[in-house]
Amino acid sequence: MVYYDLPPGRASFSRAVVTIGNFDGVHLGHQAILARVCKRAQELEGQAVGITFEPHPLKVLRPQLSLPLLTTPTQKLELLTAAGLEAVVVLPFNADFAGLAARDFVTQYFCERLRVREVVVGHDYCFGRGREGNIDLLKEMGRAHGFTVQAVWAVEVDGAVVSSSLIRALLRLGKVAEASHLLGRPYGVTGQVIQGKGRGAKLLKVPTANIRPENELLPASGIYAVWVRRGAETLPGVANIGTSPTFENGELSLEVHLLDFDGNLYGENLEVGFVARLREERRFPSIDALAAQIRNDITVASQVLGGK
Ligand code: RBF
Ligand code: MG
Repeated sequence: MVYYDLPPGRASFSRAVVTIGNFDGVHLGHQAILARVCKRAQELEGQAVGITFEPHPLKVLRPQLSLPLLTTPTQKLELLTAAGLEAVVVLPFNADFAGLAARDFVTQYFCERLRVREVVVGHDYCFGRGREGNIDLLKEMGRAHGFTVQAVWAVEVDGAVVSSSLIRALLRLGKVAEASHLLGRPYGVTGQVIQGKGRGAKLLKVPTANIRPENELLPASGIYAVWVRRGAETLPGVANIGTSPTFENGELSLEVHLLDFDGNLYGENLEVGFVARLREERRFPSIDALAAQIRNDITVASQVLGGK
């Protein structure tokens, strides 16, 4: 169940166990919080509820900051629901909302609209006007209004705290395998298959689906082994993010070749999950040399994805 906005006096729950955050990427740190929410909701016989914002608050508060998001709103909702939440509340974030004092937010949303029983947040969570609200304030207000507060500690992987910004940095470097360790799954880019140049099938004998990415962040350009989600099926593939310098194309594109598949994909929506980086994109002296390299990429990708 997804609620867009939460008007006063409606959509209330009886014993909600609530978490709140931006959850961009829904990474392992977020997943630890969500797991705690679901566990506590069971123990307290309440509803597991996640609150998130749309657009991302920093897009409103710091529009000049470059903040390419990891997940589209649709992906985020899917992932939050898959984590076991019963309800997700998407609060529209605007200047008015940003000006709401932390105490007023707690009273109006947690107490009046949601009737929370417990709030679960990351250990460093801040909220409200100028980020004035923190866990101590939540605990103090909880004592007055009859809800408890749990802080979830950060998750570390290989000695680094899992964060959306670390994952962004890894993806910008093409380190997709490292990123997937922090995400708990391969980084996924969704988009519709659009008309390409037809050059792949004609000149290289390697047809590619050209995808118009919905995600704001693409991994660094290069060649990747990928899992491609097409409706209910997941198919192995090899993807190129780049400008096809062999052809002096110029425009950055995301193309994916599905191993052992031939069929028409135009207009379909796919999700490309980046598993491993195989190599950099290069300019080849001839079309034959590029075609030979791509055949090799296909072999390597199929080995990486589990040997076929
Ligand atoms: N184009 C290049 O110019 N250099 C490359 O190194 C390169 N590697 C690719 C690897 C794979 C697995 C695929 C599917 C495509 C690659 N391309 C590369 C893009 C290729 O030129 C493009 O798919 C065709 O031109 C059709 O648009
Ligand atoms: Mg193509």
